[in-house]
Amino acid sequence: APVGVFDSGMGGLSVLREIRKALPEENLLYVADSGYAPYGDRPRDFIEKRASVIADFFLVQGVKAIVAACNTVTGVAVDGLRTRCPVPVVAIEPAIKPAAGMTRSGVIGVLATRQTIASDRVSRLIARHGNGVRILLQACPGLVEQVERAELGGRKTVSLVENYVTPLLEKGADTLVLGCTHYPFLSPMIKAVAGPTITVIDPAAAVAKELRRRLNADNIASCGSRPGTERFWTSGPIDHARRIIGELWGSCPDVRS
Ligand code: DGN
Repeated sequence: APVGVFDSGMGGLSVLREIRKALPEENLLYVADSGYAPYGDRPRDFIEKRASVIADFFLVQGVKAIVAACNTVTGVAVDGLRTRCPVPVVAIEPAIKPAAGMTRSGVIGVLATRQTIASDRVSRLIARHGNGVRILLQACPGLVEQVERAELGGRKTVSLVENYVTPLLEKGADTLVLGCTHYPFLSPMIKAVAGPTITVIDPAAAVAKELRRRLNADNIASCGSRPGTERFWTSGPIDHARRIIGELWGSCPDVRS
């Protein structure tokens, strides 16, 4: 049985990439909910609804696990998903705990969508792991849209990244958390703006490891010798999705709508 991975759009491909590395034999289904993206400024019940529609789609496809590759979804809808779904649900969340353990300056910056920044989940993460550390929350409107268009370079993207990252550095942050799955595609630029002394943390690999642990624990990991396949679905325009997934994923993808 395959594993279902979803995001509001293309960002979750950064998580899919790590899952592919960690679990080379699994068949992976990916839903880019681009017809309803971005989730960042949507009301809570809208995001909950989309998450449950996508989970139902995956269950019809017979998935053995679901990965919410979207911090915005985790922030508002993951508890509901876990109660409804009969399969393991693994969810990404901002890497505040590891960042708090790594900072030397005692200041960390979290880059995420407005919804994530305002979510109870992030407040809880801060209450739990933020002791003695100053945590600066930075909403980054516009960045998701740049990645959705695969505009990973270019003047507009640079200036957005500079606007969001520079104030964090000025306040002494030495560790930046990528709290939205779209941002790892901008990681080379974020690192260039931040400079070599700043640590940038992407939790995608940790999510892939957690998924592997769950599949092994439940004894449902694939153990064939064939490489797994990937299949993509989008709720947005299909030609656009083919082009962008081709650019971000890097091969000629099987995309359906
Ligand atoms: N990729 C989503 C996340 O990790 O929060 C953001 C998507 C959005 O739609 N704003």
